[in-house]
Amino acid sequence: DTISVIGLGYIGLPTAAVIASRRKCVIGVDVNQHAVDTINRGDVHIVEPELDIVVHAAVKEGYLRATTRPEPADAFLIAVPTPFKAENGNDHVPDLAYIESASKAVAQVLKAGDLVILESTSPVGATEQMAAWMAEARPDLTFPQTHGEASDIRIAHCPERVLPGHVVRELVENDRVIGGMTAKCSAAATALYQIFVEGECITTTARTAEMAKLTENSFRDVNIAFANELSIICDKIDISIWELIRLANLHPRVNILQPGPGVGGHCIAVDPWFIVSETPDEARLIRTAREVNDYKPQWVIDKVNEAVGKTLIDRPNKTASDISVACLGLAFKADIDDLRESPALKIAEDIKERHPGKVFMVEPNIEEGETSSSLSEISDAVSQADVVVVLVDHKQFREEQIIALLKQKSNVIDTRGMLHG
Ligand code: SAJ
Repeated sequence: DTISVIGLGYIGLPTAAVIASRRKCVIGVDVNQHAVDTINRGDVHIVEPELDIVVHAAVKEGYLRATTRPEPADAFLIAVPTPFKAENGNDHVPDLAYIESASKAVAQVLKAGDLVILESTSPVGATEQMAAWMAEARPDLTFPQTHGEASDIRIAHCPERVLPGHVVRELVENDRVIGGMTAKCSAAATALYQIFVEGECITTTARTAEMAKLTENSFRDVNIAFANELSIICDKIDISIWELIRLANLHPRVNILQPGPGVGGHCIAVDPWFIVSETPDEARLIRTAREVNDYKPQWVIDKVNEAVGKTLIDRPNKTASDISVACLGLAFKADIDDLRESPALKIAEDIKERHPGKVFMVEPNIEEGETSSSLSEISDAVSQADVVVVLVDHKQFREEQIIALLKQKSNVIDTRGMLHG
């Protein structure tokens, strides 16, 4: 059986490579020619632990190849982005354009009996919409029978739930929610996941599977918002948020997450809006959590400006252009190179644009451009800067030598609690 994976990004490529590592023939499809060429050389165009080894082996052994146009296969796994867009005065409407074009392209090569799985995080109803797009676009379909068991194509929604930084392990170990359009669709999708998933495969409807994924990420967003709101309250009343959370979490039924500079990435900062957009009057807590988390970067920027102001009070003969600021970390979380929707990047860029003095941009996981990345560059930036803002708790910043330098400084804004561990 041939399995095709449409979209070779952070989810599609690891999934394609892991299936290929089980000695299944996998055709990866992506519109990005550079990604396709890189993969066909056995290399990767994204940073994710262990991914390079798995992709290299799969391509070398001939189980994985990439192309820009869909080819016939027995199963298709669609893993394309689902961002949001502004429409009719609403800033956060799900944008299904990538699913639409992927499903129409797949429709051109579909044959009776094929399985199509939507893995992209999607608003409720997207899988039904995808089925309708495919039915419309299928050239071979004279009498479209796209619903119920009579349909000749099996369609399911099986949302991905892997954590960036641990994708290769979680792809295999996590349980999967499998939402078939019908019971036969769920059974066909389960058989596919059982090729590589060691966790449980639990079946439900497509709509429930869509909502389950949105719920998981909204749960995390609401809980991070609670921590972020507490951090702002504690700052105002001069209590250490890090000590407070540690103490509160000693309670057997309390488990507060960690505050930070805001919520980034392409999932948690996006998916809750899919619920809000569908049920705006009911989703009050979910919307507020998004707003609390989206406000946090501005709060950090204000703190940095305050710290710059404070250093000037101590040094009356200086102006703001004499004050240097170091921004530690640009990625959206620790130990990855992913800048998508990164609050750290947003904060650092705002400071760089508005602050008249020197700004050190430090990101050990990105080597190109103007960022400092080596250990000596990190320690130089920390030693020289008048104000340091820790935006990401990368392992390089947790090195003893860097922590010691940070502890000597009087103007450190520690958004990740690195100095209070
Ligand atoms: N964050 C905090 N405090 C915390 C935890 C996270 O500020 O205590 C921040 C991070 O710094 C980051 C953001 O939240 O900016 C999101 O990071 P994350 O590690 O919580 O999640 P993601 O976006 O990397 O991956 C999430 C995961 N979802 C859940 O844990 C419920 C993952 O399992 C999903 O597969 C992924 O979204 C996805 O693709 O939807």
